[in-house]
Amino acid sequence: LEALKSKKITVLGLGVTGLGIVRFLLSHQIVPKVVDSRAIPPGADWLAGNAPECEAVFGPLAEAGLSYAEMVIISPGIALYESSVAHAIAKGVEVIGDIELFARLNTTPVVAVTGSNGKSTVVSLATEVCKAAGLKVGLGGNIGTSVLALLDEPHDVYVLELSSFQLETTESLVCRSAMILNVTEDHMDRYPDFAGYCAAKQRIYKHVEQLVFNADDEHTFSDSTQGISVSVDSGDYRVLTDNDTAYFAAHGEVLLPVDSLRVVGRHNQFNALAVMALLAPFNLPLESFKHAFKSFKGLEHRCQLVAEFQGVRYFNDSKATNVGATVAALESLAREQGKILLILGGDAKGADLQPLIAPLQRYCKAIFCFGQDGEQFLALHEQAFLVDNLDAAVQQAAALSCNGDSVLLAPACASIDMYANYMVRGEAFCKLVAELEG
Ligand code: UMA
Ligand code: ADP
Repeated sequence: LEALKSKKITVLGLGVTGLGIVRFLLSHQIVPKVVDSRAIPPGADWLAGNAPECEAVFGPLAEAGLSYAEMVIISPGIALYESSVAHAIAKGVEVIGDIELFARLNTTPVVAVTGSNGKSTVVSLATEVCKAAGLKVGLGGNIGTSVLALLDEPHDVYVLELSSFQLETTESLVCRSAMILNVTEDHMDRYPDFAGYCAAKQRIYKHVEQLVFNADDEHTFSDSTQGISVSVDSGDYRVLTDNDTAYFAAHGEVLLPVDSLRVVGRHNQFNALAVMALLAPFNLPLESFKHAFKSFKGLEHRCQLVAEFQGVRYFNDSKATNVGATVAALESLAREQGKILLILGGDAKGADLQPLIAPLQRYCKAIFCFGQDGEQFLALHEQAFLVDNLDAAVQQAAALSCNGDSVLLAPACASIDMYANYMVRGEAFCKLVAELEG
């Protein structure tokens, strides 16, 4: 920290991350310059009211003088190849993210999780297990909390959800355990190709003591470090059946019955196994896993059953913002073939939609497509309808549904073309479903 005090620091981005960085620096008597390309970034009011001593430049980055800083602490929403940032890097300016700053200051054990899908579920469940074991646990990162705020108080362990964007600007994070859960296409508008996206995720393994990987997904393997594997069917951590009862098991030893886990679906069994593997170095009592698995209800907007009437189940999986998550939702919710009325569309982020074809054909009765890229999905199913908005999608799906069907919002797209975020989209869906009922 002392070294930072003598540096000219620019905080780039004033959203959740930027605000966290500014607050942290100010609390250590470091006054940064603050830059954001948006005319009025989310933290503008806070900054004006609480830190008028910070010079602020909002608007085109080319005019922000990034190259004159000694260090830029960049937010994950801005790419390193953004021309003003690339120019500053070329001039020798050090550019790091908030996770890197955290890593340089932290001495507490870290459990870190990345992947295309399941991150928030895994870190939340891991946090519950740690709490049940009596540990003081700090949860942060891509899940919505600035990691630097976690340093305010002492903790026994940090559980971090890390996005590929955050990992791009992280060099020295030391992890007690770390895992890439899975890698399927996402954020293809930000990476030159899939290999670039995978490479960003691999950075989580740089300084890891216990590496955990997904035995069914080679993109999660490490070239250099031995690790322990997770897979429902074949990992070091796996599901084993004994006397007709399915158990979570580690290295052949059964630990807990699978039905001790309240959240359902095969992908959640995988998530529970991932939690067990990631927390193995801490030797927590089995009882704390049992307690947390029983009480964890799952997170909102993830395959959430929100209503059931006239024999039709309505699921909100608004967090399915990429193709892989929609495929997982279809595979875990389908009770039989051709019973799902799927609502999808939004900002497809340049994704390849081909992996949707087989599960859509198999599990969906019809699909309802809306939003900026809605049209791209029409060719994927014989019963595909282009609709103007979510309202029309819910109405039409409900009209076509019959006893035993499910209506599922799992858009395979980001929501930003029509909503502030996936949560607002999910809430809109729940409201529309409630109106159907009413
Ligand atoms: N932006 C600009 N100009 C700027 C700065 C940002 O236009 O100067 C835009 C970005 O392109 C982006 C938006 O503003 O569209 C938000 O970017 P940000 O870097 O300010 O984001 P934060 O508010 O700091 O939130 C970030 C994560 N968001 C992103 O990486 C886009 C949050 O994850 C995370 O919870 C938070 O830091 C705390 O760590 C959200 C997310 O969508 C949930 N993550 C992506 C995902 O999960 O798919 C990666
Ligand atoms: P993330 O934080 O990586 O976006 P979430 O836990 O929020 O992950 O879940 C995002 C979406 O992925 C949801 O639609 C959820 O149902 C689905 N999902 C959760 N776990 C997995 C998994 N292990 N594999 C594939 N999809 C998953």
